[in-house]
Amino acid sequence: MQDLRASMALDAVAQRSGVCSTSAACHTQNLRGVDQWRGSRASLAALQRLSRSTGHRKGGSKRSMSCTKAQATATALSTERQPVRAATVKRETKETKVEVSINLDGTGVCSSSSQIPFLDHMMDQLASHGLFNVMIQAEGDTWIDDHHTNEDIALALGSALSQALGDRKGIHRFGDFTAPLDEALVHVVLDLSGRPHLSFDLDIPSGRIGTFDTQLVEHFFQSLANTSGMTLHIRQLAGKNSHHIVEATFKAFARALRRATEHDERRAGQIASSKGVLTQQ
Ligand SMILES: [Mn+2]
Repeated sequence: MQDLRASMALDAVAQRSGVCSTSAACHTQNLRGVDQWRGSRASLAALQRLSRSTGHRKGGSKRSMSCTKAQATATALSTERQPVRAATVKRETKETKVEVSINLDGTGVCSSSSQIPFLDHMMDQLASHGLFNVMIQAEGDTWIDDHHTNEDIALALGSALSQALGDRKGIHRFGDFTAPLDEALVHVVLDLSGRPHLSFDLDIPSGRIGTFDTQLVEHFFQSLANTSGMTLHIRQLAGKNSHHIVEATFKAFARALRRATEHDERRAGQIASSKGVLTQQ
């Protein structure tokens, strides 16, 4: 947990520091390749030192020895050198205190302590099937019910997703996936359009899964769509078991989001819109 939080912080520092995006990304790739999330606190300090000592800015032409060396090592480990696409969002109200991090170019690592066990299970699906790294830490008024905590996690996750996407240049933008889980089959279609919309058509037969109120599934996706700027359609094609239906939904959502957020090589960094803008207006 501590290592993952530090690694998420590393991603966020790389993004916020404005160090030359290539060096920050490749250095992070390098650390991941070598350490695989281990020794992250040392890695974070190393990245902070690197950004201070080189003073690189995006688009800058200077190259120090350390940056060049890091790039060369990273090139050997990975041919892909994209800017780090990660963000951390904190949200604090009288009802909840939530911190959410997402790295869109992760490896499927999840650490979710939401106080809602079934939601933690769903966040595992999001991370592992989307190949995102997801960290959620939440304290909420769950003595009332899970409503506020579920909602605020989704709002923060949507904001983090939007921040990590930045101007949304070069991504596929659209994604869809149909996921089975035994008898359940759920189709998810999404568009990172900048326009929040949810069409939700699940027929969940039971009111609860464990202690989780199944009405919160729709509310989660509505909140996420609102802050991420996503058009989201969820259709149930088959299913009888509530746990299967909801889990198939999160798996399909994860795979659809993975596709939509991934870079389209043929797009060559351009925005996938005839209007030229995908961010929320
Ligand atoms: Mn399950």
